[in-house]
Amino acid sequence: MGIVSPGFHGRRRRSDVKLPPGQYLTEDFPVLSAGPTPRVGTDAWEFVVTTETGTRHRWSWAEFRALPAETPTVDIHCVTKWSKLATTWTGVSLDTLLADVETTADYALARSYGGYTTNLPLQDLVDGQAWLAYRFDDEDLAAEHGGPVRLLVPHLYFWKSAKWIQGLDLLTEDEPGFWETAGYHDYGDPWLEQRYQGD
Ligand SMILES: Nc1nc2c(c(=O)[nH]1)N[C@H]1C(S)=C(S)[C@@H](COP(=O)(O)O)O[C@H]1N2
Ligand SMILES: [Mo]
Repeated sequence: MGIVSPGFHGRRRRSDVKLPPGQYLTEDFPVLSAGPTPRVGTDAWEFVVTTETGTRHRWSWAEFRALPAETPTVDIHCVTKWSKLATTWTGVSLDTLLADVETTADYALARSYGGYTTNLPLQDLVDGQAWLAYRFDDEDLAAEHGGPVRLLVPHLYFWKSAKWIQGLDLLTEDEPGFWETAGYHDYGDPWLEQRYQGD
């Protein structure tokens, strides 16, 4: 009779299970932008949350930077199949920004300077899952990576992490954004490989 340790199912290494299906690891930080890089000065920068009733909540750069910041270390996964593990950012949690926003909306449309949009369920932006990030790797966020401020929602494919974020529209009905209108998945869970509509 052999001895079998409970729970032992072979030599699957930890490094194999940290990557979603179909992804490969990169040490670089590729730049993926659908258009030119908007240059947004912090003097003119603002972040605006507009609720389903039309109420606007606005933060200037100074007001935004006065909010408590967090320094999450997260894995990011691009739909073009690169993943980057343990990236460190500094930013303000959406929990902080949405704390005083009264809404019954279920959806959000992120809007960027330059016109990019992407949609997410509002519940994917709260409970410690999303930030407005302004530093990467202890440096101010470079313009090509979305500086001065980008959305960071690491549990979804990286196209949901809108660079040069300007605002969020809170909506009672889902409204597809730029890539979602072009055939990409509405939700985009990398662990379920939700790359395109129908996946
Ligand atoms: N405003 C804006 N945000 C964007 C994009 C874009 O083209 N414009 N591209 C998305 C895609 S497809 C990816 S993979 C990531 C790329 O971020 P990076 O250029 O910092 O790697 O940004 C996302 N956010
Ligand atoms: Mo992407």
